[in-house]
Amino acid sequence: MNDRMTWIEIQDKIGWIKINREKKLNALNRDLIDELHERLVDFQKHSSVKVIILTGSGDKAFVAGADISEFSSFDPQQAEALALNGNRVLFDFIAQLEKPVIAAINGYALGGGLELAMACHLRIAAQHAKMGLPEVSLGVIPGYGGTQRLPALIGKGNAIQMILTGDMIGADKALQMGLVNQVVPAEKLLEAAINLAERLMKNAPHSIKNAIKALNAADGTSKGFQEETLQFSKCFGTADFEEGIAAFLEKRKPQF
Ligand code: CO8
Repeated sequence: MNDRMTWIEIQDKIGWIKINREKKLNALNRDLIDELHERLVDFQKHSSVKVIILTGSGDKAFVAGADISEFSSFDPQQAEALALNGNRVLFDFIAQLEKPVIAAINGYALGGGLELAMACHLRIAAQHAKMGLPEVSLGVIPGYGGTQRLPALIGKGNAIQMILTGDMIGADKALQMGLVNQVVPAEKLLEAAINLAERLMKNAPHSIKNAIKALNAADGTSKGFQEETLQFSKCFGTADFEEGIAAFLEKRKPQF
């Protein structure tokens, strides 16, 4: 059960999922996305799981983004399919899950990694965590809901700044902006996530489920998400995209 890219456990009504791709800073490739989906489906069905905690292995990264090496040669159609599938099986799937999902952000949460944390219902960050949406530095834009969920959490002005600069912010700034709910020293991260999970578990499961549905409806319409997928896929195959991805893979700065 625990020999793949994720490690799972059920303990005291908490379903734990740890992403286990530490050498690649837990970057999300397609197999990992599918595996996370399977794990979430299992926990959703499992009556003894009341809250899910998602974290990354190691102390360096929660998730450093979508796996850049995987989509380097994609054309717009493939990019659109990748984004639609990822949103369906993982990002929107988490957002719409009937059990609360807490992201315990144990390090870098970048690009698809921050989008994953934002799709979760609550976020606790370790003090050293760094967060950002650096996609524009790669010649793309966020494709897993970042352009929609970031402004919903921190306001449009702050979101525009983060997305257009691609800058990373630290945990304290993220807390001040409302991007995370709590910041704790790294060694207290899992304990803080358990404490929060226990507080949620004291409340009525039906009410939690219905509240999640109602809160999701406050995020706006699906039109914004559709526009993101369109604009994301249109980046693929451009000269900017080729330069941005090549620069990352060659470990150099891009020249746009
Ligand atoms: N994809 C693939 N590999 C990665 C990624 C990634 N996102 N991040 C890190 N890695 C790999 C590195 O290539 C390296 O591998 P190797 O040892 O084989 O060379 C290993 O992880 C360790 O990374 P570094 O050596 O770079 O570690 P550093 O401590 O020097 O730097 C950083 C850490 C700053 C986090 C750096 O790794 C970095 O900048 N990573 C990329 C961050 C990034 O740009 N993330 C956004 C990716 S794009 C994205 O997520 C798009 C989302 C929308 C996609 C929707 C698809 C449909």
